[in-house]
Amino acid sequence: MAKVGIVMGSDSDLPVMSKAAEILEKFGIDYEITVISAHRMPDIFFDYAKSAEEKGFKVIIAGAGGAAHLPGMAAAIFPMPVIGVPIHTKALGGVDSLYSIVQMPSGIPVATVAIDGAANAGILAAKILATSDSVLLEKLKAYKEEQKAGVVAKKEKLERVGFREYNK
Ligand code: RP5
Repeated sequence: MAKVGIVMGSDSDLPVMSKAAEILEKFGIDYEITVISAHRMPDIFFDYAKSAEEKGFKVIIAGAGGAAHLPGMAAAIFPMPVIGVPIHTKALGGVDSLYSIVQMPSGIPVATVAIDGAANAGILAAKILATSDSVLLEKLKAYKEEQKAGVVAKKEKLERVGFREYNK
């Protein structure tokens, strides 16, 4: 049963939002991914948000660009955490999306990640699930160690070969 719902306002958001799906796959977390526009198909959106708890979702990751109401409206209906991903836009660079998602009224939070920060949305969803899943928690700890090892290797290479050789 899918524990995370990934939803986005358009298929044009998919190249970004697929990064959240890749992270969930890495951690072995079942998810459902779909496109639902809160503006263009509000009836379908309301059905999705209202049935999400019953379907077994524990977290929703919602991505949208521009006048990005999808994450906030999902949070208004779904009683568990909603993570918002502001999508980069041509007109305003995604600041429009960011402000639309992050400036929620008191009482209806959306955990907002960076513009196009879908990978972090996936990691945050995993961390939320890990609060009641010790196996997943160990995987997250190992992932953190992997990241550290990657940076340590780069640091050591830079110190060994110098910046000119490193940049080649
Ligand atoms: C938003 O409008 C979507 O989330 C997308 O980021 C943006 C543009 O959608 P399209 O015109 O590409 O379908 O609702």
